[in-house]
Parts: sequence; structure tokens; C-alpha cells
Amino acid sequence: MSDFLGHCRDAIGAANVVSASAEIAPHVADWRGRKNGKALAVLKPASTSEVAQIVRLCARFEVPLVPQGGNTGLALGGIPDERGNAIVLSLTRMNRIRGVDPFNNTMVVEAGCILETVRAAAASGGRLFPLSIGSRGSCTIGGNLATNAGGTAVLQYGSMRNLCLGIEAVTADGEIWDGLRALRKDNTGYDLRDLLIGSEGTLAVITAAVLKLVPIPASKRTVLMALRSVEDAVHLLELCQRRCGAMLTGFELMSSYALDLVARHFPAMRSPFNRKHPYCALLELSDPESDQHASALLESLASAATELGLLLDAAVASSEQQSGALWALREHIPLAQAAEGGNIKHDIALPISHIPGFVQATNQTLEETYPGCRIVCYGHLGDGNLHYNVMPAEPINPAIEETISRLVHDGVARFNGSFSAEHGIGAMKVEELCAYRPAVELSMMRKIKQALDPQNILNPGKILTDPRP
Ligand code: FAD
Ligand code: S2G
Ligand code: ZN
Repeated sequence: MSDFLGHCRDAIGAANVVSASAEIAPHVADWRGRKNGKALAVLKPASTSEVAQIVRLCARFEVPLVPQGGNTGLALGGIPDERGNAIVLSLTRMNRIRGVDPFNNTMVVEAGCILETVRAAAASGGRLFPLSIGSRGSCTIGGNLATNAGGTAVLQYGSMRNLCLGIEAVTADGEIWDGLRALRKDNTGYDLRDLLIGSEGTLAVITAAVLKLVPIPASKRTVLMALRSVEDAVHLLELCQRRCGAMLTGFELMSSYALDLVARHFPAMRSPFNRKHPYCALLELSDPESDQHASALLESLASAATELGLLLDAAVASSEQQSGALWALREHIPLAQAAEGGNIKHDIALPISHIPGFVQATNQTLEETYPGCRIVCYGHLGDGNLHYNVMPAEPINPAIEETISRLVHDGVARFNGSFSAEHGIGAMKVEELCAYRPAVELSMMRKIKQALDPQNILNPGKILTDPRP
């Protein structure tokens, strides 16, 4: 094995082959602290050709590799297992913005670019890169592509899959594929770009991408609306979509208990309302015309919602700072949950019309089966993605986690939803994939994996069960 690491040092420089356990530690720990893996080393190449050299060495010495960006993933996809025979391939040194093209509304970035940095570079080029997720300060574009990240703007701009026109990647045998075409139409055979997006490091190592940009809206308005039920939230969403169309760029649901947790762990962050409401919806309007037009639209929306008896209260942000404070409330829910302690997370997607029925039925079943359990229900209602997290009164152990998740996911299946909306499968939901997807789908996925990574060195054990013992 020292031979392998020796060749790696020759390829990318000894300083970029990290084998001290203290330096490896953060790369093998999961953000939520649920699991720790083991790694031979962490390798940090600086260019696509260096990545290709490392992958060729891994193929030659049969060393599994786990591509890693910001390590903010929530499905244990970016950390190695406990065998200790894999290397972590960190793309963080590949962080150049290769160019912004405002007339083509595209930019080319390397995989290790931090999402926030990319958004800032787009803004200085007079454009918006619309992907927005709570981890934007540390997640990377390579990880966003590999997990097909979603976030709060999907209802208008789509997930990462919709925001990428081209990809550069290194295949399992160390070949470089330059697919960095900045074209909106390109019908030339199988869509390899879309095959790699969402493949979670199991089919290729993504090294760069062409991203889609949109014009910066003339006006952005944020409003928090207090509601009595999930059903009213769905009716409010329908009203907003009917009246605002493409200008509705955010619609997040938050339960009262979710906001209680934020207030408990982040006392400076408070709901703007002077009384509790069962649910709140955080809306964002992006208006290409003007502030006046946006304010008028918001006003007509609030009065229509009041006439329909949907609105219990509303707080309109009148400054960037107030808008930021409302978004901070929303984005601190996962952090407040982490501070509160163990919870069983579910990242589910449902047809929007089925969401009230699912929440009502599942809340009831959980309350009957696990009296005293607390449910943190929040998320991207605008695109049908709920974070439906359960905190049982009993201490969480693998058995209770499995039972509760099976109950939630069976409910999702009954309401024609998906057990993984945006966080992917990783190592965490491999069994769910086998349980909830038909055999033909699994067989097609296995054939693709076998064709593109016959040695199974790319992130083995993620998405699909590892065929090796
Ligand atoms: P990592 O965690 O490093 O890796 C994730 C996966 O991608 C792994 O399987 C890894 O092997 C693979 N990978 C990484 N880089 C590459 C590459 N260059 N080539 C091939 N494979 C690669 N996610 C959402 O979708 N929506 C949200 O709203 C959201 N909110 C979040 C909020 C918080 C507070 C946190 C901590 C996370 C949140 N996430 C969310 C999850 C996470 O941020 C995303 O999945 C993100 O896309 C991961 O990016 P990363 O660079 O950290 O990837
Ligand atoms: C979000 C992330 C976190 C979680 O906040 O939108 O995707 O803990 C989630 O579920
Ligand atoms: Zn989310």
C-alpha cells in the first residue's frame, strides 16, 4: 500500500497526500455525527489531470475512492465505510471559476468551488445562480451535482439537474470526459451529463461544470404568513402560483414546533408574530419589473388570502436585513434540531395535493404508536418536498429508527411519493432503495454501475449494495 501512496505523492505532491489521523478525521466524520468512517489517506488534487492520475492509480492498485466536496451531505455518501481500505478524494483544491458568460447566461466552475462563492461570482457578473441551500457556505458544486441538490428555489428554477448544461469528469478508468458544452439543445446520444448528476460519486468524479444563470430580479420581497393548517398552506400556494406565476421563487412551510426549537436554541431568532400559529409559510417573490410592482402584487396576494380566510397574520420584510432574518429562522431549523438532540429524519417528496392527507394520517399513526413523540415538519412545500423529522419520547436506537422510518416511508408510498426527495441515497438509504423501487429499476442501475465502474472502485456501497463481501 505504501507503493500506492508513494505513486500518489509523486502525482500530486506529498503535501497533498494526507495520512495523519488528525487531518483525516474531519473527512471521515458525518456532519450530523451519526457515523465515522476510516480512510487510508485524503488526497487533494489541484487539476483534472491530477484527478485522472489518482483514479488510474486507484484502478491499478484496486483502491476504492470516495469523492468528497464540502462533506455536508446528509446520506453518508461522502464518507468512507469502516473498512479503512479507501481513500477520500477531496476536490476542494479544484476551486477556480473558469469564466462567466452573461450573454449566454452561463458560467464554468470547477467542482471544488463553494456554492456561495459561485453565487457571488455570478452576481458580480450581473447574474444570479439560483441554487440556494442552507449549507451554501461550505457545500461545493461537485457535491451539489453529485447529489442533485434541491433547496428553496426548486419551485421556480428546478434542482441542480436543471441548472447544469455541461460536465467535465474523470471516469473509473481514469479517462477525462470534457462535456463542458454550454448549449441548451444538444441531442447527441445518451445524456451522459444527466446520468452523472445525482450519481453520488459512484459513476465518475465530476471535475467541472457549465452552470445556467438567470437575470437578477429587479425586486425581491419576503413575507411570512401565519396559517392554521397544512391544507391552508397548500391552498395559499395554489393562490400564489395562480397570481404570481414565475415570480414565486420560494415557498417554505414551517410548523410551530419547528419554530419553537429555533427560539429555544437561538434565542435571538424569533418569530415576528406575538402569538403562536400552527404553521407559517415563508414566501419569496422575485419581480423583474420594480419594487412598486412587487409591493402591489404582495398586497393583492395578502388581501386575496385574507378574503379566502387563509391568512391569520403576515409579516412583510421591509429591508434586506428583515428578509435575511426571516430566512435565518427557516435555515436554523436543522441546526436547532441538531442542538435539541436525536431525531429521525425523513426527506420526502409527495404530490402537493397529497401532502395534507399524508401529514394528517402519519401524525395520527405516530401519536397512537409512539405517544409523546414530537414531529418537526417543515421544508420546501412549493416543490412538494417535506422534511418530516420525528423525535420519539423514547431514546432513539436502530430498532426504533427502523420502525418509525418504515412507518413514514410506507405512508409516503401510499400517497405516491418518494422516500428521498433531495438528499440522495448515499449509504443511508440503500435498503429503502431496494424496498421501494421495482426490481427492474435496480437491475438497470446495477448494469449501468457494472458498465461504468466494473472494478467497483468509485464510492462502493453507496446507492447500491456492495456486491463484494
Ligand atoms: P459532499 O457531502 O462532500 O458529498 C456528497 C456526495 O457527493 C457524496 O456521495 C460524494 O461522494 C459525492 N461527491 C462530492 N463531490 C463530488 C465530485 N466532485 N464528483 C463526484 N461525486 C462527488 N441538500 C439539499 O438538497 N437541499 C437542502 O435544502 C439542503 N440543506 C442543507 C442544510 C444543511 C444545514 C446541511 C448541513 C446540508 C444540507 N443539504 C441540503 C445537504 C448537502 O448540503 C447537499 O447534499 C450538498 O449538495 C452536498 O455538497 P457537498 O459538497 O458537501 O458534498
Ligand atoms: C433543509 C436539511 C437539513 C435536515 O433544511 O432544507 O434539506 O436536517 C434540509 O433535514
Ligand atoms: Zn431541504
